[in-house]
Amino acid sequence: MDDTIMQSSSSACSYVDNEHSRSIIHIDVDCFYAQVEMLRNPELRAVPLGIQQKNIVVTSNYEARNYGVQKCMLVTDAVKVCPNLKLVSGEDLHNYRAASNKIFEVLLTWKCPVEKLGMDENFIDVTKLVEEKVKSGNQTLIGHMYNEMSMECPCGCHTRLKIASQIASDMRQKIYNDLGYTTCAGIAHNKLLAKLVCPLHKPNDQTTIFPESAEGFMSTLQSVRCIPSIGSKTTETLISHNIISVSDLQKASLEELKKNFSSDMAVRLKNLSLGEDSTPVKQTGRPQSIGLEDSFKTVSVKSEVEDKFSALLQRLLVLVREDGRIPVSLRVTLRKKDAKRLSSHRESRQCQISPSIFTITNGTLAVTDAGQQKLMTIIMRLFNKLIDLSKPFHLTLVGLAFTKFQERMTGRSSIVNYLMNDISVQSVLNLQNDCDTSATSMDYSAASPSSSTTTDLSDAEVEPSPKKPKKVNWIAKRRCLSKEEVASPSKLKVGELRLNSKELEKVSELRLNSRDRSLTPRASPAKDNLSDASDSMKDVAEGGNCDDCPSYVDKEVFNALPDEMQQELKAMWKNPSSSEVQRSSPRTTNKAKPNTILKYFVPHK
Ligand code: DGT
Ligand code: MG
Repeated sequence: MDDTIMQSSSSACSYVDNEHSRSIIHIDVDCFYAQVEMLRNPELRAVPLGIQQKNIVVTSNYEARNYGVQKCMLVTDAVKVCPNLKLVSGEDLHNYRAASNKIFEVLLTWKCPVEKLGMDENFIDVTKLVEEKVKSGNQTLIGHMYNEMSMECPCGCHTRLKIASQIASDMRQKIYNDLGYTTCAGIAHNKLLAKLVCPLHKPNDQTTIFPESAEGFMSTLQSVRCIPSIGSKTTETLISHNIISVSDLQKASLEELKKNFSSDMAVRLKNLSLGEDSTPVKQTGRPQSIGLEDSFKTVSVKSEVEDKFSALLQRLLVLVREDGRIPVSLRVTLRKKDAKRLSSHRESRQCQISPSIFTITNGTLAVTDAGQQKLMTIIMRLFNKLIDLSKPFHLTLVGLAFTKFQERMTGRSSIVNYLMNDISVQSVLNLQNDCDTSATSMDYSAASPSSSTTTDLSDAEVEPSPKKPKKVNWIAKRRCLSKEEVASPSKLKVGELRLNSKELEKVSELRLNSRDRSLTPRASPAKDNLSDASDSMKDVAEGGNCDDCPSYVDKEVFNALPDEMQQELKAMWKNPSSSEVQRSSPRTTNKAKPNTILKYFVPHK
């Protein structure tokens, strides 16, 4: 524990309202890229280390910072101040993104809203957790405190923020224990202050600020640009009106600000200058799209473009496999050089892709060689739509992105696990591989890059979770298909399988329709062999445990279900009157009755 008085007291606490009711933690990883590299190669720990992108040192370890190496220094300057600087390339963001995701996952274990900000920062709203812990008694502040106040705020925020400091310390400790990263944290009643006090004790430490110190703390910031939500344009306007420091902004009257900004903006600026910020911590969801771009001087030959796309696709498939979701849409982006205008512009085309291109083997997403070829065909078809090959073309960038996904269910109890192990998946959406022109975008930017660099787009595209559950449609195909099954499709239709647990939030329709199986190529050639298939058919032929099944039931499908479900179905078939299942539309059934697996088994019509 370390209570440090940073400044003398500025004002007595006068806050009694609800404004301090929240407890927010901001966590920032120390010299993030450098730590990732040092964890990968411990030999780098002992030396001053710089992470290089092009001719810039984007960050350095604290050893190098002691020599004066600063973030975003030119390599030539960095080497001047630190001749023994060890440089490691940071062009490939893959490991940084993976580390970022792991840290995010650790923070999620507290079951509080976590908002990811960039790669190495997260906000956590621990308000509810603090409320639970406030009765437990221990109110010791951990870490530093900005400007210790003697007067206790009547709303109890001091106690709450002290408890939040304990939670922050636990979080940082767990990140270190589980993953090895040291971090800094800021603790406050809003996001603005939490973020701003976070770096006050770098590295590997934390700082808490109480609400009554907000105004005084903000007045120490030399530039309005230090306030995270004030961008360069707003800064320019403020500076043009002689408002340079945050203290200047505090002193500016609202009327004066309203002359240059909208009324809302003027109020927001004023509030920010006083350290007031009511923006919520928005739970971060998974990236909406996962993409990669490759920029280069110029490419004017189709075969070269194909090579670029092929290389990008290989890398993109690694990212998608790690993500685990099944892509259902693919976007191709080109940046065309316009010789006449001496500028470049981007164009994109996207189309839906069949999820059957992807297979899931032992829970891992994969793409067969044939699947990759299919994707390349789609990519080049999109390319042909974007480029008139009868004329010369000059490209300075190609990009690929998977832009829509189906969610895969996890969790041991998920019924999807029964259906997803070693199966290939096909959507009931009747997705076509035919390219459409539904999403064509254009933007213009100056032609610039001189060397080939690859940009990882997925982090830039992190978006908050949707508030409403997404509708996901599946057809699941079992691994072992006999010739007979393909030739004469099953009669059992497992329609509208709705899940009554948490899964319901994500999957709204899941269909196992063996009529569709013949449409799908076999998933796993190694396992999907004839002996497997005939073995499984033998079980069924010997009666298995489905003697009581109605004639329309596919016994193999039935036998693949877990015991409890089989029992439930059997009971229903024995006594249909007690069952919820009707042979009418399952949708209607679901509306009126509580969820049960029985409802989802309907005879094939
Ligand atoms: P810190 O937090 O001061 O101990 O140091 P870092 O390295 O964690 O710096 P931070 O948190 O500002 O940024 C996180 C990572 O993002 C950093 O390790 C490298 C990368 N990064 C930061 N600034 C830039 C930049 O201006 N350009 C590029 N390309 N990458 C940057
Ligand atoms: Mg950092």
